[in-house]
Amino acid sequence: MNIAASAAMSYQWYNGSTLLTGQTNTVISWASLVATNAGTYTCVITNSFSSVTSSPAVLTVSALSAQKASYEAAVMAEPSLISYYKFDDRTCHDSKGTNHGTLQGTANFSEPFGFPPGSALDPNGAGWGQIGVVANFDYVSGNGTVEMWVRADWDTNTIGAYYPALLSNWDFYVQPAANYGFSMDPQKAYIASWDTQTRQTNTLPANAGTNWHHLAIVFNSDPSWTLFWDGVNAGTASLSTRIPHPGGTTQLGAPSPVGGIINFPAWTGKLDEVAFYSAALSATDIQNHAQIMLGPVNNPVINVATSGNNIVLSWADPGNWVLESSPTLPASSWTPVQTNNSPATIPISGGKEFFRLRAQ
Ligand SMILES: [Ca+2]
Repeated sequence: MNIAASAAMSYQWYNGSTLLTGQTNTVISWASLVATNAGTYTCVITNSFSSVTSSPAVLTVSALSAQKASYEAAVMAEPSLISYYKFDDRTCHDSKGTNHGTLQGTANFSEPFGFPPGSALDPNGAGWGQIGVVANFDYVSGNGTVEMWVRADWDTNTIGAYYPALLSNWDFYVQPAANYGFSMDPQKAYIASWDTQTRQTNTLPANAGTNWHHLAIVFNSDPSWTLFWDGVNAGTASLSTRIPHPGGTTQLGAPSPVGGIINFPAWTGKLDEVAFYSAALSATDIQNHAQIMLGPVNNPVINVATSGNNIVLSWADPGNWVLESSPTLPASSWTPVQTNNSPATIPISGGKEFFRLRAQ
């Protein structure tokens, strides 16, 4: 971007209302662009008598915008999508259905996950997004998925003993109040569920830090829930026999009800791109969604060894992958060899065989 130059003037560039230190030339440029460079730029031009502000120039970081568009398209293409909250227009508008929500308490909107322009829900430790009573979100007896991007901003040294709440479906005034509540432990080591009877946990593969992560919670009808973290299956935990509680209010990042039997504070960080589905998304779908923004993550490596007249294939994280084989490449079809178990012992034969691991 540049403006016409003339003598005896000084220049100061701004992104929105933020003064850009050192950007005092007629031209503003970047060695490389990142998402936070996006914004509306103006230059205040000053001479000894007065100052004038240039017409605004909007910079979008198009590669990231394209990623965001791909992500949105992938979500919207899921046949079981019920509701999708992007928060990009600084509302809790439902982009898919009509289950629009509202801000409550001190919640606000703030910087989005990785792809401005736009914004994220910021429950701010005390507020939340109130979606209200949506029967399809009760997930009382069937399958479903809730997917979102999360950022845990708190300091693990000062958060105290409480579990910041991600997502809940409960009634403030009737006990037992909850169909379900999900939170993260204070040390950011696991995600916990609460179903009025027990707390169950699935351990995060790594400390959540203060970065954005992709989170999917899959409800299984047995009943249990499976955690996917950054596109990878992080475990399944049981739920107690559900107490059907139609009329539960769905809340994003909300504190527990005052006087309730549990005491979650609101989410202390940000939530973005929250999607509710009526079906359990497959591991492949979830991985594909996450990888649109994260790139390939945690893909396993097949280790090959020999043992007598066998080859032995092994890989990490065996619970998440199906070993498949094909005699040709590219394969016309893949044949399952082994599920949920590593290593696999394969007799050596005369021909070629190709192997892959498929996320399940
Ligand atoms: Ca957003």
